[in-house]
Amino acid sequence: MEINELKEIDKTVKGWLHESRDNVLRKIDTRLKVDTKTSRRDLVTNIDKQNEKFLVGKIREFDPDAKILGEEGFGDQVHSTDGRIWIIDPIDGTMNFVKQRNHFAIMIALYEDGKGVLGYVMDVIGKHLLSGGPDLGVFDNGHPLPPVKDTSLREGLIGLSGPMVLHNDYNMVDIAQQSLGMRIYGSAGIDIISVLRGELVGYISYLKPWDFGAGRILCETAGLKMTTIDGRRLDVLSSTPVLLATRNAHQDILTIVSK
Ligand code: 2AM
Ligand code: CA
Ligand code: CA
Ligand code: CA
Repeated sequence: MEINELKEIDKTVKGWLHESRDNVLRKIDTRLKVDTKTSRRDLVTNIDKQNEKFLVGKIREFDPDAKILGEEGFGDQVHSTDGRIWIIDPIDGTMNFVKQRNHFAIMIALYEDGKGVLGYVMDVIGKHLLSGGPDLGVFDNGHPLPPVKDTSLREGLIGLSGPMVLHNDYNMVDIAQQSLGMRIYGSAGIDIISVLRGELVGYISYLKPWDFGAGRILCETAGLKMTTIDGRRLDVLSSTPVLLATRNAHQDILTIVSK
């Protein structure tokens, strides 16, 4: 895609995000309709659904030929990475949204023939929008993101998934012990923003395409590594344990995982 076309798309997507943030904020103090999905910890609210419908509507109008992969199912069934695919997580961190009305994100990604083009991760309450892609670079609220320091695991805080720590999956306890401390934020989007901003040295969680699709584009552009927990290439249509970290910490963590 040409740079001017990318900038045009970028401006359009930011417009959708600002509108969708305003829609969410307008309803944030209303009584939510909360449903469970696979377990009592896996929630969806009327706001998740409304926001996905809103974003799907905008994308359909703007890019009618593209496919849309959305967590709550208002998009398409997507089986191949051919062509343009928009990936949406309308509210990432739904449990935080329900219990805290804070620490949640809205995420949008655009892929073309399997290659990441543009990614957006917005911390709605913390007011950070991380945006960009390989041809534009990465921006934090419109300002170029400062280079991310290549910190080792020993020198940084690591973001982890609660369930993975509780079950000590992949030697998660050793990973936490080698770091300066672990943080469990409960939103992939918030963790990804924190790694991009240098507040965490990495993040490990079992993730689905809408949890990592946008962040992966931003993180790879920023020189971070995002792979499966055993260091293999991520397939954007598959769910897997994901390891995101600085290059140094990524190597440190792979060593512990394979012990
Ligand atoms: P979600 O809120 O959009 O579902 C911590 O829960 C992180 O893992 C969140 O980013 C959450 O995204 C994601 N996640 C993925 N699958 C989940 C599940 N089955 N239950 C709870 N969270 C899940
Ligand atoms: Ca969910
Ligand atoms: Ca999510
Ligand atoms: Ca979600």
